[in-house]
Amino acid sequence: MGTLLETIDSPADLKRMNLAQMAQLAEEIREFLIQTLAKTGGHLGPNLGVVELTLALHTVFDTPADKLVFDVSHQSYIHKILTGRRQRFDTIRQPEGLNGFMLRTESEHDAFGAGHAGTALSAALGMAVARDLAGGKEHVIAVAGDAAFTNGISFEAMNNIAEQTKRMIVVLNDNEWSIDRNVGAIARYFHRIVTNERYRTLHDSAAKLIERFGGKTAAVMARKAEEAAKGMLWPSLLFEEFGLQYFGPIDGHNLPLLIETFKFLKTLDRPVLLHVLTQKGRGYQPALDKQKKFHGLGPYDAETGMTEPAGLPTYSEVFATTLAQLANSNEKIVAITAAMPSGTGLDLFRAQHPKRYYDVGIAEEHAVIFAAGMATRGLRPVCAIYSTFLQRAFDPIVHDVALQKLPVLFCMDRAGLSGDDGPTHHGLFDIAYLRSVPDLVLMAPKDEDELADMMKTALELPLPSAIRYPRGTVTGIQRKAEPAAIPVGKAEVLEDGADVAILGLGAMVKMARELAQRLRLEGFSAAVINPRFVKPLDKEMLAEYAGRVSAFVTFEDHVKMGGFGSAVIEALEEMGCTLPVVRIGWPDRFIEHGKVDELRARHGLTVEAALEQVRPLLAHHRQPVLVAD
Ligand SMILES: Cc1ncc(C[n+]2csc(CCOP(=O)(O)OP(=O)(O)O)c2C)c(N)n1
Repeated sequence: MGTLLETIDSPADLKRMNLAQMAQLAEEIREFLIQTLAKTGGHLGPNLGVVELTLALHTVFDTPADKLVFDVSHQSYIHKILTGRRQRFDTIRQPEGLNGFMLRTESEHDAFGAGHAGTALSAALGMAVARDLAGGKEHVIAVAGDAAFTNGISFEAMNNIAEQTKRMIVVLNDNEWSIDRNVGAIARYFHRIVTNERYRTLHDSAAKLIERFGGKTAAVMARKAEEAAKGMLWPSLLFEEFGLQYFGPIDGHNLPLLIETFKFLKTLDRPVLLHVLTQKGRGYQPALDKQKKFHGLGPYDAETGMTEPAGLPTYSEVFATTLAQLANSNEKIVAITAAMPSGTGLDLFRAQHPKRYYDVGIAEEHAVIFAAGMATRGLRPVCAIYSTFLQRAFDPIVHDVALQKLPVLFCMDRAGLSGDDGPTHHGLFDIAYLRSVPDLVLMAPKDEDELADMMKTALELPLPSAIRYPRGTVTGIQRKAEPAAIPVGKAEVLEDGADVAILGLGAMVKMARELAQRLRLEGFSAAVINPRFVKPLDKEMLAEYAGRVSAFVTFEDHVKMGGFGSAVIEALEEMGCTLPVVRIGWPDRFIEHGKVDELRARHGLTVEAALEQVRPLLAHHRQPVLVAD
């Protein structure tokens, strides 16, 4: 006998089902998610938590006419399954397969693409206002997690909603978790609402009414009961003050209740917020036991939830343990994360220095200005933020940190291609946006030992600085017991040569060595240089090689435009050198998701591609033209 899930090719198929069938479908979807993601990896926990919520939304609303906007959209897998992508779902996050987030180019049901948090309310408001202007009838629904409300943009949107539209539904999907436990006053506020016994009793009877009778009348009665209840407890509920009528909290796994509530909310002519309580990882014990791990992970054993043990440590772990070590002898060091304690490794730092550790929530702009404030008082703040998320904080870096020459260190994890997560998560722009900031020192280590040395160096500088390092495991080299400072603005010559100078930034030094090896086999003499500093660039080294070689090659895990290779070209141009520079980096387009090696091959980030471009330049030895010294 076939499953109900097999009959779902569009939301219309769901709408034909009765409640009992939907309940069965919910179970089938859970099993399907657990089994499929065991092979592909992905955001299992968040999706297991929103099965009933998504079923209810698609039962009551009609996408693509109605607009469903998911915050981050890592929890949109069920939406994908219900909107014509069930059969391709096993390709999720795989090369050429479905993206792990909403993508406007993937389906007409994906109203808005995302990957970064805090955008759903603003985007949904934009859609609601566009609808109002056009005199449209469609519904606009934003679904945002509790952690999305630790982000300023969500509040900037709330500040506008009631003034700009009469009709918009915000669903607060509250599971009390960000990736780690949600933090701060807003998390405590939600928790207070959820755990208040008196409110809960009154609320439960209201909810039961809706469930029993269904429809508008019962819902209105329920609303009255709720109002009375709330009036007693919170005369000025936060959301009501923002002009959003607050409903809830309701059980986000009670499908009939969710359906009836959405039917009711649909009839209202005012912006509303529905507070829904869900359980991350629902229906899968390993995910309930290990909330953090199952937020998002690679392949696992579906039976046990076990994953392959990691061999070498990650760059994140080396960063965090080194910081903890440096903090032992420097009490001014403090560490800041924007909701990524495990992702950045900082939970390891927290274990050793709990009083000098700050999780500010999903609030990158605040994190940077907060750090700037600390630096004015003599502290040495270290902001550990993924390259892609630091994009959010560009202005604070310029205006609050660099302009005031405050010694904040930015440790940019996941710098370079992120792989499976795709364009929202690739860290391919940080050099371009940081290289232009005056006084900022920008580094990239070739291995984990150098990462530690760069951290030591940065924490002794009287200036802002940033270190970019990649996702994944380290090289495994022998490390020194103690990090040692390195000279600022000095590159490291790894292998000398006279025909071509190959500069491999950060971990890309591996490719530089491989290219040199290949060129040597062809009879050329190739120098391999570890630049260490993107800014200040080692101009002496460049001038020296400009006098010797016929060409430069640069390797970087970053877009070519505005990147490290561009910095080299600019520096050479300033010294009047017209030698060719072969730049190997990402092209001027958004890079899709996939396996790093495959994407590198597809987009020309290979030793082979470099070889083809540099070989013709070396055939005839050309003297550099130096017009200035
Ligand atoms: C700007 C930004 N910073 C950090 C992240 C990393 N991140 C992805 S999901 C997530 C937590 C989301 O929690 P919540 O919104 O409550 O949804 P849940 O996963 O609990 O359903 C974080 C911090 C991000 N996506 N965007």
